[in-house]
Amino acid sequence: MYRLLLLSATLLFSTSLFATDIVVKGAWVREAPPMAKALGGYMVLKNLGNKERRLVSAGARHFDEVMLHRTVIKGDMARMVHQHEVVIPAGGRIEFKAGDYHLMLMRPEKRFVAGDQIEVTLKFKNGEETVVVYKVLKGMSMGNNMNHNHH
Ligand SMILES: [Cu+2]
Repeated sequence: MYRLLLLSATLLFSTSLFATDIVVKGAWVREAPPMAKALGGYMVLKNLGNKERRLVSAGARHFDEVMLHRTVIKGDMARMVHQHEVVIPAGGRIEFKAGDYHLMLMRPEKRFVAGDQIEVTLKFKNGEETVVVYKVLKGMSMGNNMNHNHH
């Protein structure tokens, strides 16, 4: 018993030593039709630290590349703009969602369907990298149906 307690105390300690200030919640990728050239990835990034963080790139196995995009609506036109970085303010959060920021997972080698998981490495300007597991889900139809097939 004593040994077990000691072990968990050590684990807690080492976890906090290396803990990142960035927390990623609700990571998912929208299932797309078989020939889709790109998949959209969504999540909430929270910055628990007292310094802003900049997400500068991402990558995933089975995809040519993963881009940072933001959908910008001008009049009736929605278009996706490549982002060189996404700033997460100190103590703030940024939501990646349909019609806003999203990950664009380009040219999948195979089809991913609901229930699959995709590991994406998020890279920050300070050199930090975190690997996040995205669950593939069927897209919910939300009036605003941004589809990415035109990439
Ligand atoms: Cu996009």
